[in-house]
Amino acid sequence: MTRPAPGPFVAVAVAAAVLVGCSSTASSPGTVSTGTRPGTVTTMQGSAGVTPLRVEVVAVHPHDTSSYTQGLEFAPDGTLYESGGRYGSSTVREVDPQTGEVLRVADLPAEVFGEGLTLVDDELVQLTWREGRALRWDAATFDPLGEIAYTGEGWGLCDDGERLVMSDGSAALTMRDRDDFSVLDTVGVTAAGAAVPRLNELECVGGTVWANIYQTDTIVQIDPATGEVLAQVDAAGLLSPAEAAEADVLNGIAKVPGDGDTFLITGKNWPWTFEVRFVPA
Ligand SMILES: [Ca+2]
Repeated sequence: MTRPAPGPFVAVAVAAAVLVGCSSTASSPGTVSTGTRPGTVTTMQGSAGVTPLRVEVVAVHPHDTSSYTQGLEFAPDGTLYESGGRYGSSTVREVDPQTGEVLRVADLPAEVFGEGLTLVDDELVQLTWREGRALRWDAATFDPLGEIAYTGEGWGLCDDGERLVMSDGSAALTMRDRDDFSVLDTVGVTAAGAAVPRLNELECVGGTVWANIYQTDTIVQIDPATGEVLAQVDAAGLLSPAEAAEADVLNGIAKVPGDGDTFLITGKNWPWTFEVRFVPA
């Protein structure tokens, strides 16, 4: 992956970030954006035992602004998959991580709202928001392979190699069987004892789970065994104010495969994906 220097807009945008509290009335991924800038989760700032991190931008790549990003994940070979939401325009797609070009795309039925996406062996599993349907796709051909029914809302999904980890907009993570999607366990996520709600897009990495917090610029790292937040990333300011005004919230995190320590992050209808490293704040 080439790594051009990040654009000058990154530094400019940092100063323009606006903090908003946790009392936002919106609570679902389908809620229309209020137009305010997302902010950090103020209740977690300074929490004992939570390592504060920030993003160091390594590279910036184009992103299809028509994609209401709900899931983002690399295959081990570097193939990038993305799930897009909204009724009538939800998709599953393969994207060139360098150019943002959509290489393959399959449209979802108009009555479902695409959500989190993960690769389980050779197939993609894609959640839907309120439809209770996990859609299965052949990762090589994008042929539909059927569905699995589940109860409750679907937000984020990742595969730790042994179990699937799923979020539903609450402060809980649900562990599911990789084969039949049955519930194996549920863990409440807390930061210094306080519940951390609105867990959204997920990424399973090295025995931990990274999670976007809906309607914020915060990403947390969770110990799935205990639910404890280990680290909190402030990812505010990646977009310029003008770009942010045209885009929706930060959502989408994918570990770049290989031995490196970088992640690709983006947002709903964002013009860019950012390859970043999480470093001490
Ligand atoms: Ca992900």
